Amino acid sequence: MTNFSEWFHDILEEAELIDSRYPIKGMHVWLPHGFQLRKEILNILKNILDREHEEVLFPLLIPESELAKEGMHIKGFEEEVYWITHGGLTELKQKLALRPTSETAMYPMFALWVRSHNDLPLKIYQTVNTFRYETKHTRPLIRIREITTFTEAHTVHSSRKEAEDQVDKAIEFYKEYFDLLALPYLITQRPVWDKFPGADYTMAFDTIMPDGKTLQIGTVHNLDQSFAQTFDISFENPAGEHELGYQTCYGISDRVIASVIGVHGDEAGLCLPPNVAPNQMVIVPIIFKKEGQEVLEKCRILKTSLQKQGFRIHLDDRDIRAGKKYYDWEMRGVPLRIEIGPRDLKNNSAVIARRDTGEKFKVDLDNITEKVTETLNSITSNLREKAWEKLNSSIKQVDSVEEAQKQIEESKGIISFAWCGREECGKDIEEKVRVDILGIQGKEKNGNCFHCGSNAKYRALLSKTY
Ligand code: A5A
Ligand code: MG
Ligand code: ZN
Repeated sequence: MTNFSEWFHDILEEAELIDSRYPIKGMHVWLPHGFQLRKEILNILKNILDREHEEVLFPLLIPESELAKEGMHIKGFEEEVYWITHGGLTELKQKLALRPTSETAMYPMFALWVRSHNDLPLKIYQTVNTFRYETKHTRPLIRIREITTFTEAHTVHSSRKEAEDQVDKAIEFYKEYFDLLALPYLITQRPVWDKFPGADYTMAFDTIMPDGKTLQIGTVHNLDQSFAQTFDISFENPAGEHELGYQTCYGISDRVIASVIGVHGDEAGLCLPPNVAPNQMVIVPIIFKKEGQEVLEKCRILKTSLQKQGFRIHLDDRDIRAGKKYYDWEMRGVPLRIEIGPRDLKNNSAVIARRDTGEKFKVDLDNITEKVTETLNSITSNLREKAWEKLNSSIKQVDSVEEAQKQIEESKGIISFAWCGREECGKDIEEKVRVDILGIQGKEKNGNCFHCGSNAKYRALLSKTY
């Protein structure tokens, strides 16, 4: 992929995922194929969240008075908020914000719901559209002004320890999620100057795109008691005293869909992990005039049988060349193609082709279920392995800012360095290398900060980001 940005725009259109001609910058239309992919990707997350959260749905609009209550929060978002000022011709007494995220929509209600320690923990989530007037260059799915697949979880706990444990749990949920999507990730604690507005600390997941730039695909925030204080979310503890709740929130967006497309795709187009492919396989009948009906009949029987077993499968019986069909389904990323022709009828066999490796092999129709199951699993692990390999091989450990500059210019990718952790030093590094510090990956016991030379405390990462 020589030009990822171009490839990405082209494939969104060619594979009929979205239509970006909608006449508002940063807002797009989900087309049927894209919507299906979105639905599958979202369902996996919802299944994970449903295990210990309850799904809710809050209003889109937030009164200015609530949005502005938490000082750090509003400061972080004020430049990105869309406002409603009128209802018809009437100017509203109070402006209403289109949610950029839902803390200030939810927490006044949490204050009403949370009374005693028996009401805790509270764990909810919702999947909604959120609006952010992004000023950086917008890009479909990656930086949008209407985020359509914002899945945000919010929790309240009765102790700081429990909230911290919830952050760890959320990280585990997201790891499980990204593993199922075969996406590789780096987990870091964001620098203090880059944490979520109002949070105590922010943990973030980043993946790497084919152009070597990293993309934040999920965040987990420990809010501690700051929002609880602002919105008066308090509970009576077993000793009968009133105490403020401890909160966390975490969210993902359309960027996960962008990553599935970008990380696994290749020159031939999409290459979708079987877990989320709208069609996991396509049957292409190889028809010559004489035996056409028989072949088609065999294909229909096979389709029904595999469908009954829970596979998402399509039979392409269009009256066009098989080669054109191959091209179409490869471009749309269908993991497996099953070909059946006259000779297969006689042998009770089929030919299977893998989208990820291009490999083709013959299978006996009597054990095709086992074969496709096995092959789909093998595709998932192959995609996962290849993607992790790419991520890991793009991390370079460097010992000086100069070396970091050189690396970033030459190969993009990710820089790993020893850091003192001081804000002043960190901002200086960002200025010199002209890329962002992703965050802290872990503790560093020995050595010196690669920039200022004082004692290193952390192993940290730098990269060009989206
Ligand atoms: N309430 C918390 C969870 C929150 O809003 N966190 S967040 O601001 O970090 O956003 C959650 C996720 O949405 C981020 O991890 C990021 O991947 C994604 N995101 C943020 N702005 C986006 C945008 N303009 N377009 C697409 N995704 C975006
Ligand atoms: Mg605090
Ligand atoms: Zn330093």
